[in-house]
Amino acid sequence: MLGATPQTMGQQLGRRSWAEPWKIKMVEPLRVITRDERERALRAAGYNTFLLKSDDVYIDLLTDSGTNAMSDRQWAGMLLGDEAYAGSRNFYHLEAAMQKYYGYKYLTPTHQGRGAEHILSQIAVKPGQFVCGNMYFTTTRLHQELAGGMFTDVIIDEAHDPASLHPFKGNVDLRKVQALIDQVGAQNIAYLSLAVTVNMAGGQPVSMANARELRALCNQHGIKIFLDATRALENAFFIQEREAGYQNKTLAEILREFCSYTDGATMSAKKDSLANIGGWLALNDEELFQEASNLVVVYEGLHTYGGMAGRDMEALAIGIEESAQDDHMRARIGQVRYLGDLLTDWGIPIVLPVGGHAIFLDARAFYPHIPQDEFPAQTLAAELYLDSGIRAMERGIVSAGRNAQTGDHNRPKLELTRLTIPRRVYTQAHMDVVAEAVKAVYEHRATTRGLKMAFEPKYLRFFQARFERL
Ligand code: PLI
Repeated sequence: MLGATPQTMGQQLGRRSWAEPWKIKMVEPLRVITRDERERALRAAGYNTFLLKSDDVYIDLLTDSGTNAMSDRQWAGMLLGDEAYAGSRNFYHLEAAMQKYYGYKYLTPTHQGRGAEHILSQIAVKPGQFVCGNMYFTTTRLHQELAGGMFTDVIIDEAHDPASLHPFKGNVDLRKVQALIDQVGAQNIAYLSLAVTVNMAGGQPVSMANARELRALCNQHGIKIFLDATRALENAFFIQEREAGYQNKTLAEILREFCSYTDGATMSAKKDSLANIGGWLALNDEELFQEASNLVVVYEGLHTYGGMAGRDMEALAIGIEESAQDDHMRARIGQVRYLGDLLTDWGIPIVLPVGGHAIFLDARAFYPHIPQDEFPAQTLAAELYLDSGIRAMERGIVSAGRNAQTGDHNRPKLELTRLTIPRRVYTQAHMDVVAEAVKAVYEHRATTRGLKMAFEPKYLRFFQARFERL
């Protein structure tokens, strides 16, 4: 039994507003450097927020990955680390937590999400095969391509439109999957790569009905479905809120049902699971698991730690349980929405509806005078840092990289700057400050000019590329 009918603290008190189901016990001081210092820091970082020193950042909204605040229970768990090379007790705790909440049979820990993506791609993609997915994710697609796969986007068209109010904008378009099957044959499709929520679309959810229908279609053709479960609990929140029949189910129950439509999952435990590091690959097929478990010892570490310390596996096992609590998720998404509502009220263009982990500023609408080849979303992230020391992340043409066949820029319809909210870290007052900063940058938008790329690394260029002002 995965919990009773959800009743949040607010409901118990007969109130509608939410508050965090925790109080703060330890704080980390913040500092703001002067505008001159920010200008120097930004230039030294080649206008790439990934290359800033964290000490030069005031409010860090680069990512929600590994930046979460752990609970006192998680920190206590860190002291119970069993650092044995083989068979650490913390591995068994992690395995039990994954089996209870995600429901897969077999677990292989990895150092983080991309470690799991690497192993899965190596065992499940044959060179020349297609991998279809509901919008690409940077590291996921790269590992699929490095294994010889060709990525095909099968997300619904609404996902590419920042203004569409579709409640499940992350859904797979089953007609696109069917068309690919008709065109290339099911045997040439390695698997269906299902991400929930869809990061690059704005943290947009996938409905339970869509997952169920996808399972039926894939069963007809013998195609496996592998879930990117990185933010699957945030996805469960949207199902509970928006999908008929799920209002009285707990997030934990919704998650179990969702995962049951898939054959396995990769996980970056640095997001939903409230850990600072870690990941896993889970599978139901024993033979495939044996292959994964063998490959993990080549790339990650022994199959009972996969690159994680025992203490980190313990913190993660506890984090999985905490992340599945309805009160936690209500406050988590509530905070993201609070920021989204402020910006929407001020007429600032963002991706709607607000998704799970971030507010995505629509840089095309923000800077209509900056062509996509002059990197409007990268420019917006740089301007925001300059204005107020707030660090955001580009999620547009730079992140999309180059077409593996033609070498030209991929030009995504969505040109976004992401304000990513770490879990349990910032307060509502911080969100006010962020909104005010975005407003200030918006007010100066007409005089802002774009960037040109001065250095481009071969893989995942957004992490390390350098830019100059035009
Ligand atoms: O950063 P990793 O290697 O633990 O996980 C990679 C990864 C996989 N899937 C999804 C949906 C992600 O969002 C993801 C990492 N995302 C980062 C770092 C982010 O800032 O969104």
